[in-house]
Amino acid sequence: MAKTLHRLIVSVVVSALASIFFIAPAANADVSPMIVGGTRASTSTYPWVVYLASTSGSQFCGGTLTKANKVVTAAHCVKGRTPASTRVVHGRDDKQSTAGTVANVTKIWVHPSYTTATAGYDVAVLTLDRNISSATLPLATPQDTALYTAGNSALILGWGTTSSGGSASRYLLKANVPLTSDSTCKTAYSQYSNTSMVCAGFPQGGVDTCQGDSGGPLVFGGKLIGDTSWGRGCAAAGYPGVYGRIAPYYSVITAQL
Ligand code: 4AZ
Repeated sequence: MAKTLHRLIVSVVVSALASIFFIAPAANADVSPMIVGGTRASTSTYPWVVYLASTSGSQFCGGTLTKANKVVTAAHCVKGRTPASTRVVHGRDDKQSTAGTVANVTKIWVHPSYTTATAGYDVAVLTLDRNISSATLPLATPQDTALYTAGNSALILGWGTTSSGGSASRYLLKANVPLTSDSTCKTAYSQYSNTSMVCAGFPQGGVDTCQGDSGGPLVFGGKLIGDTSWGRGCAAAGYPGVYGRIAPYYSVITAQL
């Protein structure tokens, strides 16, 4: 009996110590700043997520493969760039590796109404110099209004900074953020337009896209519903991330695919 009690005490103490020394760091790793508040992800799981890089290989934005040779990204990522100065990197989780494919860009189409991200139309299509053998992500269509319901938990992905003004992530990161209502987003941002943008984020902040994630995907229901566009800082309470709304641009984008 004394021996059983002793064993019980030992096992309780050991598991308490284990939870402090082993489980707590794992839990901390989950809340450490990645995207902001994200975790590592693999391009094998999300084969359509790509990043844009300079000719020297420096990552500056994200994008989504929507056809074997077409990438949807943000207009503000590529406006003023030449195709010759732009690369698309596919299948590379770790920016310091040489995994995957680096494609050249042969054409950059920017939405003709684009001026600045906060004015909307922040969408562009890149044409690649090759077909990439990979799954593509379908675009949300004008019929897909249900995908934009407030509260839907959307996926964000990117290699951008892990805090506002911080350094970029070496690895692909992901997180989920709830879509916010139009009224919530309009309260945060006077520039918000529900015809060209959609917002996502927790009321308390903590999880968000950030600098360098721009152009990358906002995904719900197996479709591309947004492209990372702008926001006040990153992951701040009361200031959700703002994404270009893909469904209204379905026709103009599809005409480029
Ligand atoms: C950016 O500068 C950026 N928190 C992207 C996303 C957000 C803010 C800024 C949203 O690329």
